[in-house]
Amino acid sequence: MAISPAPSWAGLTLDRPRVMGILNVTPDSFSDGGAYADPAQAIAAGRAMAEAGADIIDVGGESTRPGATPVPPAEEIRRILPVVRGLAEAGLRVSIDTSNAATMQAALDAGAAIVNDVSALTHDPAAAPLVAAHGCPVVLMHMRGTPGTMMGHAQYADVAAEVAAELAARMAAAEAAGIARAAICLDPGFGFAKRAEHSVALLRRLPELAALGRPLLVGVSRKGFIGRLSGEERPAARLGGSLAAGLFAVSRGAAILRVHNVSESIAALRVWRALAD
Ligand code: HH2
Repeated sequence: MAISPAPSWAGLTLDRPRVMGILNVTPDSFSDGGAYADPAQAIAAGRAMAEAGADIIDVGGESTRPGATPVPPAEEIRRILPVVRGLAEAGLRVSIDTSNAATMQAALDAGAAIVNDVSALTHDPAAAPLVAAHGCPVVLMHMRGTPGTMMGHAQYADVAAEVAAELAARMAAAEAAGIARAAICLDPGFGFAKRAEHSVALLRRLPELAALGRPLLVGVSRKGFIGRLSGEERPAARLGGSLAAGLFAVSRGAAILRVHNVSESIAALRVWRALAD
């Protein structure tokens, strides 16, 4: 019997959990805002993440924390462009964390390989045609409303069923716009229009989202519900809880973890895999 090849996405075989390192070049991100104001510092941090084993470096120039003020695309591009270019020139696989088509275009032109859109290509009508024309891999994340309004939309009768249905609709819209199914990765959007109990239910029921047939990206690192469950108010001190939730997600079918602490996450995954195998 022929052995079917391991599924892959964005040039990565998904025969083992993959890691996306978070590189926010913002003054106001919820846990690491202002850490990398200087492009040279940001590039060095991205390279260090890759050396520690990150498969993707996710560069973001706009905070999406609850209530964050939107940033004009020109300012977002000013922040991310030298960093995306520097990392891409170093041969790293870069994703651009944005909902603005102009920023996607600038980043792709500078060598980014992946678009990561927390609005699942709904924020900017030019985004889906752009991704379709480029043919790049894309992360479609679940959210309701905008970062400014999302917490008012955190009402669900059955959060896993509703998130699965809404992600399926976003995937169908992307395909209708000409984006290949194979280019799509799905993300439940932890903390985006989700209260702590919704994030917990979604993690437990991750296999229902995996049943949509696309790789799942999970971003639980330092999120508010980790603080709630662990009793740790300081986002940067939520590493232990983030590792526990990340490993739980992988055990329930997550393919890629989006993390702030790359080397610790890789060590945790290595140990978990050795034990699970
Ligand atoms: N979370 C954040 C930003 N982008 N993208 C995906 N696909 N999934 C996520 O869970 C996700 C995301 C928020 O976290 P962070 O980047 O650390 O903070 P901020 O938005 O304040 O910059």
